[in-house]
Amino acid sequence: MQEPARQALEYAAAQLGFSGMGVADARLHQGDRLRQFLDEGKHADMEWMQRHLAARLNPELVLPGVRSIIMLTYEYPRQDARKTAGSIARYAQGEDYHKLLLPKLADLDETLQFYGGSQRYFTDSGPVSERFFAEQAGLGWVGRNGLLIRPGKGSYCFLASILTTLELPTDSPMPNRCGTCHRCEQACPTQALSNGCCDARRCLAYWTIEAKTPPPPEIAARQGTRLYGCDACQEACPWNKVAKPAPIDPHLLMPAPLKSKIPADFARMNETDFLRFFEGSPIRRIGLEHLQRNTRAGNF
Ligand code: B12
Ligand code: SF4
Ligand code: SF4
Repeated sequence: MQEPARQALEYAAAQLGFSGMGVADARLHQGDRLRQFLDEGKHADMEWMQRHLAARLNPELVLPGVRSIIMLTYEYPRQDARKTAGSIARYAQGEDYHKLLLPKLADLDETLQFYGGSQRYFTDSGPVSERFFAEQAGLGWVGRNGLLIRPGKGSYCFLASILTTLELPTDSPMPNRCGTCHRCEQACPTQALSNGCCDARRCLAYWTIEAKTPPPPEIAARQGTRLYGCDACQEACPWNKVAKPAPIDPHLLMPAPLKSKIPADFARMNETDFLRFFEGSPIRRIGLEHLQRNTRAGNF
């Protein structure tokens, strides 16, 4: 067991702004839920999920010799920053988290190299079941809204993973504390949640961010004032309501020009203005056409 490597990593992760760290055994098997999710078509048209299945079920295919999976959390804002119509999911209010977190993960990779480890690291970007391993690494539990919930901190956080060949001391999972609560399921505008899992075919986050085609009328009618992403199943969660305030990386806060824009401003934008305005933002990734489709489908 590499106790010193783990201690050094914990220190370095905290210095880099990560709010939590846990370690899971990479050989843990996650069962059939992912396969079942795909068999039932709940991934909608995200075909890459099917392509990554073998690697997702077997981290050895992602990093030969992998022994431990280090899971990290990074806080994002807990408040909806926009005063104007057209809400933007909290995670996307500031800069693109992939660009913010990957260099930090590269630093942690260097720390582990010092102890003789080989690593691969991801945040959302790789074939790793981040919620499953975060739960196994003792960081929280997967709630009925499908998200990782941490006592005292709630669910407003990104997850990041480092696969390593080092055998690090592991953590134990904590029990699920959703109890008899079903508020997230009740709050979901499209009834996308059942059995602790979100059906992307019904999820407004999917339709406003990932989908290549416009939503069916039944879903569009429920979009309301959502312009990009959806936080309804997190807003309803009592664990987010009682979460203690936490320091937030200023890069993830919404810049003033975006705070004041209304959906009609986006509807009028041309390609050049869009690319300039959303430089560094995750919203840039969906492209102007999709953003304008969202302004047409929503009820602003
Ligand atoms: C595809 C995807 C989506 C899709 C599909 C959603 C879905 N059903 O997973 C869409 C575009 C809809 C989406 C939406 C959102 N997403 Co998303 N998404 C992903 C991604 C890339 C893969 C998730 C996946 O594989 N899902 C399929 C399910 C079946 O697999 P799983 O999540 O690994 O779940 C496993 C375990 O948790 C366990 N499990 C799950 N539920 C239960 C319940 C029980 C009872 C048991 C026993 C086990 C169990 O079994 C599963 C299989 O092993 C992950 C990043 C990653 N690589 O993991 C981000 C990720 C899950 N998303 C994230 C976020 C923030 C969101 C949104 C909140 C964004 C927004 N505000 O608009 C919404 C929330 C929707 C929701 N309620 O789930 C974060 C979650 C952070 C957190 N605190 O948990 C992640 C981890 C990205 C990141 N790195 O931060 N997302
Ligand atoms: S993100 Fe919105 S639409 Fe998707 S499951 Fe949560 S509440 Fe439902
Ligand atoms: S709203 Fe209730 S059921 Fe849903 S995740 Fe939070 S505690 Fe669990």
